[in-house]
Amino acid sequence: MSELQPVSSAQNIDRKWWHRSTVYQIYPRSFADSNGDGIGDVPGIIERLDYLQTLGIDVIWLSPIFASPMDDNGYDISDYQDIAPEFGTLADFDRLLAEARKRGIGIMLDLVVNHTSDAHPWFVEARKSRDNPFHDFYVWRDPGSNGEPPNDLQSSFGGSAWEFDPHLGLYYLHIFSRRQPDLNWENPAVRAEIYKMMNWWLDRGIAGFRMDVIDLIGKQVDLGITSDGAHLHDYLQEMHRETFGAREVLTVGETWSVNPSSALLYSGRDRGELSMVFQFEHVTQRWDPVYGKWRSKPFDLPALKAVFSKWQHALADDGWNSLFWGNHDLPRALSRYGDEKGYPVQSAKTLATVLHLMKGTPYIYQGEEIGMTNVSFQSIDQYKDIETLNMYRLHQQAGLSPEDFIRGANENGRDNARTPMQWSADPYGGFTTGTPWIEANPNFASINAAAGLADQSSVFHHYRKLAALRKQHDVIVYGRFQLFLDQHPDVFVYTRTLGGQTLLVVASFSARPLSLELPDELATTGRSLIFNYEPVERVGSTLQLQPYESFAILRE
Ligand code: TEU
Ligand code: CA
Repeated sequence: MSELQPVSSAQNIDRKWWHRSTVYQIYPRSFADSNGDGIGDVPGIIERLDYLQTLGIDVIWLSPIFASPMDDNGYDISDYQDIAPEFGTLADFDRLLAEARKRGIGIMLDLVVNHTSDAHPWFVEARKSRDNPFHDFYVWRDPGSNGEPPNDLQSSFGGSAWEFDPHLGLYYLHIFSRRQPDLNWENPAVRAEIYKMMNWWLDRGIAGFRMDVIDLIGKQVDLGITSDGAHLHDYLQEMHRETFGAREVLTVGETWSVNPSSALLYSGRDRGELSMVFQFEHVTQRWDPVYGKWRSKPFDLPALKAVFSKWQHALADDGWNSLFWGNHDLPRALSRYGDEKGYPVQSAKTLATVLHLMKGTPYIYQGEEIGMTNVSFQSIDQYKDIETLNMYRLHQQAGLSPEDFIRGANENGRDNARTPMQWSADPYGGFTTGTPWIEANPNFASINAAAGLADQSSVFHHYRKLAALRKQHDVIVYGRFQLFLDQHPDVFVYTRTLGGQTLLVVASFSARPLSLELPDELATTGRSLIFNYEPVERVGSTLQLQPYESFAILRE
C-alpha cells in the first residue's frame, strides 16, 4: 500500500490508498499446494508472495479460507473464526499477514455473510426447535397448503430456494445450495454477531473485505425480493459504523444487481457504506435471456465499450469503479474477450491495457497475468463445481445433450477459473507434487509463471508495468474518461485527462491489421507509456494497427 502524494493539479480529490492499488485475487484451493495433498493452501501462498511482489500488486483478495464442509469450495462457512484444515491454521494465516505486510501487500478477506454452511453451529442449533435462541438466525417459513414451498424463489444453483426440514415442519431459505442456508439479517442478533466477527479480523490487521452477494442481505422473501431490499443500505451503513468505518480499509461488494444509481448509494463518498462494488454488466450482456450463461452471445465490442463508458461516466465525480475481466466464477478473460489461438500474447496484453487504464481499481484474477485460458474438458466427470454439476443434472432432465452442455460449460462454467495455477512446466504446472483436486490445463507446458518471469516481453511483465504506471501517473488514477469511435467494431479508443495531461489509449480487437481514421483532436505526440508492438510516440489522423495492437501515450 503506497503513500499518497499530493499533486497540485488534483488537490481537491478525496484520495484513498486503494485508488492507486492493484488487487490480485487468489482462489486458495487452486493457487499453490505446499504439502502434496493436491489442494492449494495458505503456506503455499506464502511461498509465492515474492512472485506477487514482483508483479507489483498491493492487495490480495483471498477467496474463503475458513472452516467449511466445502460444498461450494468454502463459500459455505461453518466457522468464521477458524481456517479450514486443508488450507492451514490461524498461525499460518497470521504468518501470511505478516509476510505480505513486509512486502507492502495487504490481505482482503472474503466476507460471506448472506448465508452460512448448514454445518455452522448457528444452523445446527436453529433447526433443533422453533424456540431455540438461534432459530431466528435463519429464514424459516411454513409450507403451502399442500406441503409445497412457500413461494417459487429459485436457487441460483438450480431448483427451489426452499428446503423442507422434516423435524421442524418448516422450510428454510437457501439462495445458493441447500447446504448454504440464508442468514436472517432482519434479526439484530445476527447482525451483531457478524460485526463482532468482522472486528475480530480487522483487529488482526487485514486490509479489508470483499463482500459476497452483499446486495442480497436486505431480502424481503415474502415479496419475492432478493436483491436491493428495503433495508439493504441501512444494514451496510450500520456495518460501516460498527466495524470498519473508522479504519482505512478497502471494502468491495459483489453486487450482481447494481445499476449506476445504486452504485452511488453503495460507494458514494458521503454514504458511509463501501469503497466500491463489482458490477457485472459487461459479463451478463453476453448471457442469453432464457438460458443465461449456458448459451452465450458472440463478442460485441461496441456493446462492451458502451457498458464500460456508461460506468466510467456514472462514477466520474462520486463513487468508485472496480475494474475486472475475470474472477473465480467467470471464464478466463483471454478465452472470453481475446484471441487465445491466434494472438494469445498480444490480445492478453491489450485486454490488460484497456482495463487497467480506465478509472477505478483494477483486479487481476490469478493466472490472468500469465495468459491462462479456459479448459476443454470432454466429460462431466472432469468438472467439480457444484453449480455446473447441478445445472448439468437439470439440463439433462430438460433434454439438452451432454455435448451441448459441456460446450456451454467449457465456455462459461466456473471451473474454467479454478484449474491449478500454472507455475512451471513441471507436472501439473508445478501446482502440486501430488494429484491436483481438479485437472490442470495441459497448456501449462508453455503457459506458466516461470516462462512469464523469464521473458521481458511476456504478458506477466506487461501486467507488472501497468501496476507500476498506476503508481507513477495521477492521470491513470484520477483522469476523466472519454470514449471515442464508440461504434467502431474493432477498436477501443479513449482518453483520460487531468490538469494539462492527456493519456490516449488505442487498442485493436481485430486479428487483422487495420487502418484507422482518428478524429483530428486525437492527433498528438507524447511519451509512450505502454505498448505491445513497437512504441508509438506520434499519432496522426491515420493509424496502421497490427493485430491486437494497443498502446497508451501521454501528452503533458
Ligand atoms: O457468487 C454469487 C453468484 O451469484 C454466483 O453464483 C454467480 O451467479 C455465478 O457464479 C455466475 O457465474 C458468489 C461467489 O462468488 C460464488 O463463488 C459463490 O458460489 C456464491 O456467491 C455463493 O456464496
Ligand atoms: Ca495442500
